[in-house]
Amino acid sequence: PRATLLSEYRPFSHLIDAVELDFRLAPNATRVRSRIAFRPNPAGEGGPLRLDGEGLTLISARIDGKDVAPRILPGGLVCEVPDGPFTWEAEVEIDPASNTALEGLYMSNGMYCTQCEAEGFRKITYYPDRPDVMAPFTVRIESDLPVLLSNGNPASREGGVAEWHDPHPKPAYLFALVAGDLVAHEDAFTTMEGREVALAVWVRPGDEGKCAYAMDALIRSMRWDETEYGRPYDLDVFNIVAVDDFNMGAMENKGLNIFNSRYVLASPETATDGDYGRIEAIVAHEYFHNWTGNRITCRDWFQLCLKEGLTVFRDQQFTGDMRSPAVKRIEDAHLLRGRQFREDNGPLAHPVRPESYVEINNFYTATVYEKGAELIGMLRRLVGPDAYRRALDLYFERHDGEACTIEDWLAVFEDATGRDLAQFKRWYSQAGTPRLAVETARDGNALAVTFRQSTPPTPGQPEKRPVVLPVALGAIGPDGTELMPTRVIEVTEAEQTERFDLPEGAVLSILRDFSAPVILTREQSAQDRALLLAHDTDPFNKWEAGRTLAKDALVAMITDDRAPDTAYLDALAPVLGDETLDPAFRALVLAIPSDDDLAQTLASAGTTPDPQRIDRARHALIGALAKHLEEQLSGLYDAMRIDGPYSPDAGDAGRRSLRNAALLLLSHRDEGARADAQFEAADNMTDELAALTTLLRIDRADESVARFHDRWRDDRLVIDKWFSVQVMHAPGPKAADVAARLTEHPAFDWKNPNRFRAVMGALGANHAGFHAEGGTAYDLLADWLVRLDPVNPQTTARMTTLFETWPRYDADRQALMRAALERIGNAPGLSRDTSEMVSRMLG
Ligand code: DPP
Ligand code: ZN
Repeated sequence: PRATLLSEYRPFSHLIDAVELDFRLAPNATRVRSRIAFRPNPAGEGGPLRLDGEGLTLISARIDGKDVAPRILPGGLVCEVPDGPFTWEAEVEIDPASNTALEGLYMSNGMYCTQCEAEGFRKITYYPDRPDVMAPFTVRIESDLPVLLSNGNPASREGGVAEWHDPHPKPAYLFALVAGDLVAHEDAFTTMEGREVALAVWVRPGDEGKCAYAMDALIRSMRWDETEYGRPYDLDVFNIVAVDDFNMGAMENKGLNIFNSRYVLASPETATDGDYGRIEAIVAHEYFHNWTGNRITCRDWFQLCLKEGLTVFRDQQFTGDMRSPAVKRIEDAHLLRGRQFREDNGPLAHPVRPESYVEINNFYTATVYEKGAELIGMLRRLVGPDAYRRALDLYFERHDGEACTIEDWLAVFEDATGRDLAQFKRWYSQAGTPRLAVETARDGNALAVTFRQSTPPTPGQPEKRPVVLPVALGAIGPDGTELMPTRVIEVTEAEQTERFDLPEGAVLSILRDFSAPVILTREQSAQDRALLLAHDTDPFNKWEAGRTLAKDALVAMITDDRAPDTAYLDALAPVLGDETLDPAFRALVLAIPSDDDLAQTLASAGTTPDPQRIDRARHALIGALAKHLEEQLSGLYDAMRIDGPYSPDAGDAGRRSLRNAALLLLSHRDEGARADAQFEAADNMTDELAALTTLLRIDRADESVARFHDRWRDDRLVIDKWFSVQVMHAPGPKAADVAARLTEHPAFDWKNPNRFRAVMGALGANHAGFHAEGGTAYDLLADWLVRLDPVNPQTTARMTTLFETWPRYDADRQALMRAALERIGNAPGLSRDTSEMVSRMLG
């Protein structure tokens, strides 16, 4: 299949004044009638009407009331049309019950639902399925099912027919329809403009008790977007629907957000603190899209980061405001390094704004989303919060109702601030993670700091140019006092030296708050790192200092068989015991770098990672930590206990995360006694699952695994966890067997993306297990991906990324991983989605 290129963008031939859709729902034969008012686009190039369409049976087509016979092509149709405005009418038949790809209109547990981003609407009817064609929609739904929903405001409801009208022009990817036997958790919100909005979270009967938190998060998001960005909601209703079978996390359809049920449903007994946090963030994210994505959308899919980078940045700010900005920043930086750096440093590296794709679904990536959000954060840091707010006001004022590009976005910042962003724009086109090397030289009190930046080659981009790096830095004195508060240096050259007046012994704290998404390399003594861990006033760098000490210790253990570094163990104790520090922060300090993180660190320093040695070293460090800090950890475990009812708020969640981090370490001293007791006594899923995970990690969980299953057999989201933790925490050599055995369990419904990911995603996340000798895990995953591809290409393609790290490893593993990829690539009839991913990975 041919690639689509950014350089080939052309406006559509026509504009649309109004769309009317009429659905008569039936599982295997749904009829969709469309009536579309087209007129020539003055910016278009004329020619016949070309509409997208896939898997549709055309029943009839008319133009201005007269039958026409369009030419049906693969992927759409072409029709001669009048020169002026005209009305297109068509009727098509589709088969939602057989739609296992979960794109377009499909069924999940007897309910009808849709997923149209990016190009699913063409599976519903013939249409210009591209984001720059925006129109108001009126939708009529005929069905016996009790709840019939679409975008916009309800217009009428009689017998088995509901009508909805969405006055806001929107692209087809934001279309949604839901029909089912659903119940609502309702509430209301009054906007800053005085509009009364009816809110509802729709779920299957039996789940209505698990919606309160999502609703609460929605209301807080609506308020926050008003106070922080001046953005009120613009319809009379806002609906969220939870769906069990869903490829992604959630979807921001106008007025009718559709969510993977795991990001809606929560109760203390069944959801962890992590789940609550993700629900809050995703509800906010989808809601924030109403302005950044829906009111202002993307001109074409190359501009995906325009809405995603900005909306992720906004949801990160929101979570920071709701919880702790410091903890949120650390978590985000950690996620970026784990997922985006991994992508950026492998065969799938691509720019935040790609310039070519075969299947756009393959570009909903950590680079577009998370690195895209970092670019917004850097812009804000460069211009300052006030200018950022002015620029955003101008963006909304200038582009409301339009489909925009990154050029439009940057022009707003240039106009609002007077800054030239030509060099900054390279961040959007240049793939790869910049390396920033820092060296210092001293002359009396003058400290010269030299920055050298370089970005390694990535596929299709051998040469890189310097980018703009906002580097936040400060300095701490040898006695722990702050000598220089944070200031931001703009590094724009390949090599650049800055001078500071700082006395002997001052320790620089560089890249505070993780002010740019780069890999910082710098020689620094363990003493200086320990000083920063103890005294840095910047929480990110305080955490980072501990992290670097841990990594250095682990790397020495892995490469030189050294014993765990006691300097690191000693440096940790005072931080863990510092009652002035947020327990959530202390829990992050106590977390040991993951195997994958270590593999990436070794690989980027030029050492081939050995998964078994990494795993052994990590275990040895955990054992040493547990021994060294046993008394303190035991004290923390007792002190962080919460009496009283469960609350998902950040304070309690932080105490639980510190307590459960202590539990895991202590299990290496008490043979799981505390974990057994906690597993029995837990009244919430956070503590119950942490206990189970701990027991799995010390390989003493057989009984608890069985009990957990019996307890939760009827709760599908909890059973996903049951599948996942067994594979994720299986000892390396056993992981593939555990996964294979679980795929034979009667509850392994492999066509459900959550369940499939619970097992296969967990296998990929178990580093020692996935890369165990002999490649059985690679083969198991490849077998399952070959099987899933004809059923669900999108999820299959996404999961192939578990192989993206193949170039890191030794020749044997490389050969095995490549062979697994080749086997997937050679599967007969492989989807466009998966074949694009495989060929990019094999290069
Ligand atoms: N546009 C959707 C989102 O990121 C895609 N899953 O919110
Ligand atoms: Zn989004």
